[in-house]
Amino acid sequence: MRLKVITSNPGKVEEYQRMFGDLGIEMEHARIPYDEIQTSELEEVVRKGMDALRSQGLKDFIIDDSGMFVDALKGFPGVYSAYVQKTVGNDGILTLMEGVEDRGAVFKCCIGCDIDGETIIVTGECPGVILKEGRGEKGFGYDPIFSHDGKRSFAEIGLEEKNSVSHRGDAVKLLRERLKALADL
Ligand code: ITT
Repeated sequence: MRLKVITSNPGKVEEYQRMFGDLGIEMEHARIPYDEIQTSELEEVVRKGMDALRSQGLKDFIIDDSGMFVDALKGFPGVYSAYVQKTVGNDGILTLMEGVEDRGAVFKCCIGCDIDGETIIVTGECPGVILKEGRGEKGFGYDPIFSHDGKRSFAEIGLEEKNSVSHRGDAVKLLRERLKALADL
């Protein structure tokens, strides 16, 4: 079985390859532009994205929309995470969080999978905190400033450990169950 991972972000493809390797599902990176609608729900972004890709004739693919939702910022940057990362970046979030005691945040990941004409949509979450400064060289995006255990950032832990606790890892566990049931893998 082969699925195209449609994303501009190679970091995501690497995570998917690791998490599906043992099921014999091959993940192939594809950069295919599609419109992402602006809404407060990750799942709606994914559903509409899948429709747009199918209308281009695409089959057997995965897309995901993720975001970091900071409690003290009332869920910001949330669905705006990509834009905020590209503009003010991690330093911008750290500046907004200066002097803020409540450091709670949650990473969410909604995956949409089109396979054999079926649609599977799952959402995973990973609660954690925003660190006081960025740390670590691994990973991508908000990894240096997010910690699931309050000690090490996602950019300090290895991919294996990140996948076992992350929002994408959580969503993938749910997707694996659904794919196993579907393909009797
Ligand atoms: P595509 O939409 O092309 O897949 P993207 O990087 O823009 O790529 P998202 O919209 O899903 O991906 O992600 C929103 C933002 O959240 C983006 O800036 C990512 O870097 C960041 N992000 C997503 N997953 C992350 C993770 O596991 N660790 C750190 N940052 C993450």
